[in-house]
Amino acid sequence: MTHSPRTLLINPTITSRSSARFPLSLLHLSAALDRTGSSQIIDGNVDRDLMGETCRAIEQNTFDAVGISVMGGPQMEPSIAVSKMIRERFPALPIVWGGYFPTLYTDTALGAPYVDYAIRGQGEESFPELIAALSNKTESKLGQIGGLSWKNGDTIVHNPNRRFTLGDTGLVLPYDKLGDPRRYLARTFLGRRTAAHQAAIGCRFRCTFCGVAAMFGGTTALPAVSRLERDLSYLKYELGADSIQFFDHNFFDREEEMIPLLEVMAKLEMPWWCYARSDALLNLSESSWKLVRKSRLRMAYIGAESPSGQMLKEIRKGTRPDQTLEVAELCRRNGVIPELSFMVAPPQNTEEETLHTFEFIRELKRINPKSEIIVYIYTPLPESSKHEKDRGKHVGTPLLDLNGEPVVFPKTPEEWTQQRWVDYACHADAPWLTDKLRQHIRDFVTVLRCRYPTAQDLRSPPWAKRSLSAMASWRYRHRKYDRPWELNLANRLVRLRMPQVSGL
Ligand code: B12
Ligand code: SF4
Repeated sequence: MTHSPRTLLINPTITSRSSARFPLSLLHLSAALDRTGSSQIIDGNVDRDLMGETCRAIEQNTFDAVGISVMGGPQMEPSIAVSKMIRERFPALPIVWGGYFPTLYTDTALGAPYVDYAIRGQGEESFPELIAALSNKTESKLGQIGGLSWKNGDTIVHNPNRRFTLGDTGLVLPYDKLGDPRRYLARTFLGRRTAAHQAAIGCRFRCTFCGVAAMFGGTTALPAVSRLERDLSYLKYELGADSIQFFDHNFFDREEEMIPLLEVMAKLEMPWWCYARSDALLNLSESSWKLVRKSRLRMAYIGAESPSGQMLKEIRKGTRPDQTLEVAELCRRNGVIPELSFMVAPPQNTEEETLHTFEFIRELKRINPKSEIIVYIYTPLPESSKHEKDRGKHVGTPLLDLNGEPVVFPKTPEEWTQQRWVDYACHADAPWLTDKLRQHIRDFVTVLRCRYPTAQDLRSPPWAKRSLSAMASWRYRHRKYDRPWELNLANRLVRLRMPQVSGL
């Protein structure tokens, strides 16, 4: 006799309670699991006693497995801690890791004694199949589950990849599993109750540095119009959301396919934020821009990456620096703030590229002073983490550290928790960066963000922002970025916010 499988889903803590957004990965998985069984969600961003909550849930229920969502960077440490605790206290309970980390670093994840299975890519189909095999004790079927990596004795087996799909259960996500879902609606510059949502999945581009390309390998799937309307209407009319932050990997796809989706959004008129590409925005016709304006797009996060056409070619970005400048102007005309991200300090021509980027940013600010700028350190993915279609192709020059030694990436999840690797995963530092250049980048960012405080900062009073901007203006004008001690001091008092990583 088969029983109805039960799964515990965990989102290890990565951000503060006030910054918590719907844990969309777990909501999607939960909807899929509940078709044939049931599931419970623990969100470490909201349930701050992650260990205690997990322990209590397992003691009070019988689960067939625990699924943990793991992203590289600051989420590694709590992911390891909760997995170890489960292994020690409930050794018979299978532990499954899914999400970006196990997709990109599958062998590293499965090398850990507290990870039994890794699901690569989307989990909506693979995970329920795995849970069914575990609960029915039909482990002989493991080899047939697409996207699953598992341990067969001492060998790690990687089943073939699975196709990406946007299956629809016909229902909205099971938000009520989060307790009161309204506590996930946040006050942002978009509105008083901003909800996070993902409409389409994937991205048709394959930029060599990008985790999305490593996961999706250049595929994308857009939602049906009816689904988008149903989901957004639920968020607006049932939960009371007044604005939307789209987590779509790349919101604007081909224009003809976007028009019906934009029409839905123009009908709902909820201010929104999304990821976009400069070429896609530049290719939109005036009638589509009319829809975009009506739908109230407030800000678009655009990966500008570099002012160098050569570098953009090398990383297979597919856009040009002149398009970045053009899109800043286009956004200005249409009342959309472009949030432009750059990757400075690449492994080659490190200093020259960085200084060139600073000048380019100044030019952008001249064209559209409202442009928000995000400065990351360029930290390419290890070759082994790329999508299988891209592995071994477009291999850059070997990465060397400051001593000219090859950069050796971590081999265990624990090594990924070392500060230098957390910084690498967060694009905050790289082994080829000198102390002097690192400091220079920090100083430039300080001067820039004081001179142009982000529109996303709701905390600092307008007078404080104006004073800081005035204080920073001479440094900015005369390019005196180094040692901005007075701005650092004033900043400590005012606590200006940075434009956010991965969202608002
Ligand atoms: C929301 C978000 C965050 C949130 C936290 C989310 C959370 N876990 O609570 C915040 C803002 C805190 C965050 C932080 C970071 N993020 Co982030 N984030 C995202 C974002 C925008 C959306 C994630 C999401 O909800 N997707 C929707 C759901 C449905 O998809 P999903 O998460 O991929 O889940 C599916 C599969 O992965 C899989 N799956 C996921 N979990 C599990 C678990 C199990 C058991 C199974 C079986 C399957 C499975 O199945 C799910 C359903 O299909 C993505 C970009 C994107 N659009 O995905 C970046 C993204 C995941 N982040 C990324 C990164 C790098 C970061 C940072 C580490 C660094 C940075 N500079 O941004 C920071 C940390 C910064 C810091 N200093 O703290 C990268 C990861 C790429 C990589 N190389 O690993 C992404 C892809 C952004 C990007 N384009 O580079 N992030
Ligand atoms: S366009 Fe953006 S999301 Fe798509 S692969 Fe390139 S960087 Fe990643």
